[in-house]
Amino acid sequence: MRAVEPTFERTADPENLQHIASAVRQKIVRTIALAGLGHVGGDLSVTDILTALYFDVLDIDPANPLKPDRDRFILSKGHCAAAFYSVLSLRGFFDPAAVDTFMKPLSPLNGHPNRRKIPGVEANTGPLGHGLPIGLGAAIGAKVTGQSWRTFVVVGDGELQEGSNWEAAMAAGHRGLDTLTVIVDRNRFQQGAGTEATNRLEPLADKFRAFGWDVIDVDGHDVGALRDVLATRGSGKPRAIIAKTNKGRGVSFMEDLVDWHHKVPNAEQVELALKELAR
Ligand SMILES: Cc1ncc(C[n+]2csc(CCOP(=O)(O)OP(=O)(O)O)c2C)c(N)n1
Repeated sequence: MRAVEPTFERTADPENLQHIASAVRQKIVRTIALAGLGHVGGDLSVTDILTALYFDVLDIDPANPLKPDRDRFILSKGHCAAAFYSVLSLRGFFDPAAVDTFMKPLSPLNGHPNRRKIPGVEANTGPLGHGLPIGLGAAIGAKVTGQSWRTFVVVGDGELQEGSNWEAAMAAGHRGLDTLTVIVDRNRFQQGAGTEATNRLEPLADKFRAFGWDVIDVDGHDVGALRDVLATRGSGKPRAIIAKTNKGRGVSFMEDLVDWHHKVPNAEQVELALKELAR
């Protein structure tokens, strides 16, 4: 029988957060190897962002996932469901062992998150470009009803090539939605190629500023720095956090190689990856 997997409590200590992120990364690699499918590169790039949010910043209660005044979180890059499920389960939203069923027939843990099936998921995502418009609606909802909970949306950088993001960005700037934060997982790669070779995003910070946003650059693998910028909010403007990350972060033979967007490690590669991630 498999040993009970430990879950982790909320913590503000960057060293503890780093330890949790390492556990999340190991779980991602195991999950994808077991499923034989997944998006390991983008999962590993977004891990520290999700860890800082779920294990420190977000006002959420795993025992009461729909508490009315909870912060809202939307993983717009829904193809990185393995990272999301790993984090939600290790935070206590459901049994971490259930993640072993990822993408198996009849499992609720589909390749993209489904709010009707998974506690803690606020929005169904997968078709890129919809998370920020949904987050915009949530933030408008908070404003018109006078509530102070925050909305956080993680988008991929390749995903920002979808025009719906910029319609949402324009409306959020216009309305001064300072409870809305978007975090861009700026790993510089999308499917098949680099973002700048496909459809240039830079100067990305200037683009958000031009739409009336407050913009902060951060090392997207420094969990302590991430928690610090995520914990604060601006005044009168929505905030964009551009988190500089590496696709495949933490596994030497995956880092910054676009092949690992959607490739599955073999048994030997899994062993090596787990060894590197446990350091
Ligand atoms: C509308 C839409 N078009 C295409 C896809 C297929 N697709 C899945 S992931 C991906 C690349 C996304 O790149 P990025 O947002 O940079 O994600 P990351 O590199 O962080 O995984 C594409 C094109 C999709 N999911 N939705």
